[in-house]
Amino acid sequence: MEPKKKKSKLMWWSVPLIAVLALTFYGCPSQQNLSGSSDAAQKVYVAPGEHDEYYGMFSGGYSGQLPVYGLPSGRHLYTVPVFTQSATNGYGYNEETRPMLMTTHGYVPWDDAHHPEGSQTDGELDGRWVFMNANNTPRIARIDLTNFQTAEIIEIPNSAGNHASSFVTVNTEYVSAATRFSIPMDEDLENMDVPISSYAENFKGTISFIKVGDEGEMSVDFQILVPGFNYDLSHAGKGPSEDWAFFTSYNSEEAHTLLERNASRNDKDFIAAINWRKAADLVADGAGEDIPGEHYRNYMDHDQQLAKSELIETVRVLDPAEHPGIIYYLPTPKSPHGVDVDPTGQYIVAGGKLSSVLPVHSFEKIQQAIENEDYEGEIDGIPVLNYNSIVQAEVENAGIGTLHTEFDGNGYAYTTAFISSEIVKWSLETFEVVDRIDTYYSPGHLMIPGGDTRNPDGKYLVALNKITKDRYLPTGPELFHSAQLIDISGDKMELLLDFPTDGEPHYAQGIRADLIVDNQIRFYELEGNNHPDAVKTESEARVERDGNDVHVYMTSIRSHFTPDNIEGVKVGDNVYFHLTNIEQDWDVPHGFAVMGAQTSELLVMPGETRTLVWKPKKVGVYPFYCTDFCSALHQEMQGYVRVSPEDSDVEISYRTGTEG
Ligand code: K7E
Ligand code: CUA
Repeated sequence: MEPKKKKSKLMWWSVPLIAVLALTFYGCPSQQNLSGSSDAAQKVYVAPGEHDEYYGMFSGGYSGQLPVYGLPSGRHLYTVPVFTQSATNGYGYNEETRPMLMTTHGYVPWDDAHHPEGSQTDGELDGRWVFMNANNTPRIARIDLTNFQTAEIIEIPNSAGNHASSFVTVNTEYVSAATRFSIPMDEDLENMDVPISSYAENFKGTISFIKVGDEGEMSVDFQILVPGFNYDLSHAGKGPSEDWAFFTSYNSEEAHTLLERNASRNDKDFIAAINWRKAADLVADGAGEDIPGEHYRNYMDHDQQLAKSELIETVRVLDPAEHPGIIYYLPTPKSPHGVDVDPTGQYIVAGGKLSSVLPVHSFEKIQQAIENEDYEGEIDGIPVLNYNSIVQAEVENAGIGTLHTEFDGNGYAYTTAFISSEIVKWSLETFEVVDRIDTYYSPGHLMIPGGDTRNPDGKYLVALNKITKDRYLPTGPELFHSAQLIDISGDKMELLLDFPTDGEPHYAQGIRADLIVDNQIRFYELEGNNHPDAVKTESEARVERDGNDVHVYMTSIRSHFTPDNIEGVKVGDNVYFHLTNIEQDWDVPHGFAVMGAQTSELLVMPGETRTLVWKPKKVGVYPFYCTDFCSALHQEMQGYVRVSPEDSDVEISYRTGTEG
């Protein structure tokens, strides 16, 4: 029954007292179905053939992918494969893209993605790239928005649970990362084998700054060593605070078991305020120490159209005790989750998930307190600023279980409250709540297009709800999460649309469509394909034997393969099908599947070469066929491979279009 699910989620959230309080003061979220008005229908209606106004780039959460929705329609447009193999387009299955998923833990074909963040220029979205973090095996990916493909993935060393990631600085100089779980850190691997009970003395955290080059290429520029707390979320500053980045932490108790209780004792934890510009300048001048930190950088080589992996062995580390002025702690109630910076760069809002108020720090006051050395303590060489000196306001009555905040650019902030299941709108002038709207149910993040930049589009808000329950037709124990589109253009928020989302969207970025559409590649030139196994004309197509390896250099065009009859393959051979799609216009992929292959197929985009390895185990004649309905004669797009016994003397031969 529904109430049970609701209840178990609350217990999972594990603050029974607050939950009871929440239910006392707010009651259960209304169970009625609030249906949108016909006016609402008009506002989300995108007529057939028309395009949406925004791209919504949602993280897939446990799917590890980047599902893309149109807004306001909520239509699912595409899913970009990022940290997970994709059965829709072969990413991570074919030989060309497998290196993208290489890590120091081996080949990892599935991860957990949380925060997509668009690249920025001068504090505004520029539509070039989206970055997204892998949480489990710490990595950051860069997705190229000219072709919606993952262009690069870099691993983050000395990190565990890469959650406070991947948020960019105002000109995309850096992308942030931080360890969620502190871990033993020592230059000598043997010293990493320590009792868990030695947490307080041996466990450390790192906050990492990944440099982004002009072409988007990423490198781990430096890490800052921090006490063994859990680092949760991040956002860079802007305007006056643009040289700074802010990271929430919890578990300042440094508990290592039953954190739901043991990490909830302190009244306040901390936001780490980092002067990244100063740290970067120090590093550029040679500060810090290179320590072991093996990590992979995987990238798409555009010239050869195949992914490559490189292993990097060390990383530069800064110890804050030796470099005063790069990091300060801002006391913040209580186990904060999100941290968000308003469009002016003046206010830093923390999601106080166990706090009864929503604290707002002032950047100006932070600078004052630093100047006056107005400290209430120090932890491992990191000054702790005086809470009362830096807090601008505590927003009252902002809901219970507040998590994340975005901004509309018109002087208002919007905060999700998980436990009271609502979005609360409050003023950045009076710090008073001016409106609230129920969500169905229990929102985590929320998204306003550009809502974490200098220049938000304050028209729509999307609530990314964690619990779906009764919103759609039931589908067994697992329900897609429910996003809700809310009109925020007026004084009162108005619910417009529910739409189901794949995976668990944690964060999302809404990007104005025109920033992306105009840069789309629509013609994929064969000439630009310098894949070593590409064949660009049918006359170059061929089959070659090299010992037990057979290489088939094959082309596809509507509606045939060249060659399509192949003989001389033997049991025990490794057959490499290198298929080049010699079509160049977008939206004309071909597929290739051969019976008995260990994965389904290749899907080859126009102008591209992809490779499938096939190891036939039995004598016979095996059909292959195109898997993507490409033309009226798609069903005719097929061929045969004859597989002879291991000791056969049938020679390699191949043909297309000659009978007999
Ligand atoms: Cu779901 Cu940003 Cu990973 Cu909050 S996080 S809800
Ligand atoms: Cu090519 Cu179907």
